[in-house]
Amino acid sequence: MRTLAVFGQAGSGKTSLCNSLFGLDWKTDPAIDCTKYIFQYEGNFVSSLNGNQLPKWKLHDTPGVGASEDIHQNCLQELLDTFHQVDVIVWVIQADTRALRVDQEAILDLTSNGQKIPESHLILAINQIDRVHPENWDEVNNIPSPEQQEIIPDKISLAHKRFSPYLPISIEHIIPCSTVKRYGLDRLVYTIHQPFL
Ligand SMILES: Nc1nc2c(ncn2[C@@H]2O[C@H](COP(=O)(O)OP(=O)(O)OP(=O)(O)O)[C@@H](O)[C@H]2O)c(=O)[nH]1
Ligand SMILES: [Mg+2]
Repeated sequence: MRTLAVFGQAGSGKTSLCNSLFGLDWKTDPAIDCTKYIFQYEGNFVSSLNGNQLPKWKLHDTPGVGASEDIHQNCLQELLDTFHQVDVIVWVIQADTRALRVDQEAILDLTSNGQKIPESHLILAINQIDRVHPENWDEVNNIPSPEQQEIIPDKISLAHKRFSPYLPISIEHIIPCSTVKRYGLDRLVYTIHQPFL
C-alpha cells in the first residue's frame, strides 16, 4: 500500500487537510497544539478523480513542527522513520505567514542537516489560501478573489525560494489550497498520485 505523511508547523492545517482528503473526523483546534502523536489511517481519498478508482493509502498525520518539545521527544524516532519511509510527503504551510524559519529548522533536523534527503515524492501545500490578504474570498465561485489571485504566484515563488535549499521541491509541486473551502484539493490529490499514474 502507498504511504503518505503530512508534516508542517503547528496550526498550519495538517489534520484539517487529512480530514478533507480522506473524509475523517480527527480533532483540530485553532489555538492548542492538537495532534500529540502520529495518527495513522488506511483508506481511500474522497475524490472523484479517476472515477473513484484511486488505490488505498496509508496516511500518517504528524504533530506540528515547532509544537512543544515533549511531543517531539516522545515520537522523535517515529517521526524520522515516517519522514524517510513514506512514498509521498505533503509539507503544509499557512498562506498568510512568511515565518518559515521553524519549517527550515525542522527540515534540517529531519535530514541530518541536509545530509539525508528523503527519496519520496515531495509536495508543498500552501493552505488557508482563503485567508490571504485582503481575505475577500469569492464565495459565489468558491475561488480566490482577483486581489488574492494576484498575490498567489508571489506566495508560490517565495515558498519555493525558502524550501528548495532544504528539500528538492519543484515549483509545480507547490499547491495553493484551502481545506475549509475545499479549494485546490483535486489538484493536490492529482499531484500526490502523479508519479504512480
Ligand atoms: N480559514 C482556514 N482555516 C483553516 C484551514 N485549514 C485549517 N484551518 C483552521 O486552522 C486551525 C488549525 O488546524 P489543524 O488542522 O488543527 O492544524 P494542525 O496543523 O493539524 O495543528 P497541530 O496538530 O497542532 O500541529 C483549525 O481551527 C482549522 O479549522 C483553511 O484552509 N482555511
Ligand atoms: Mg494536527
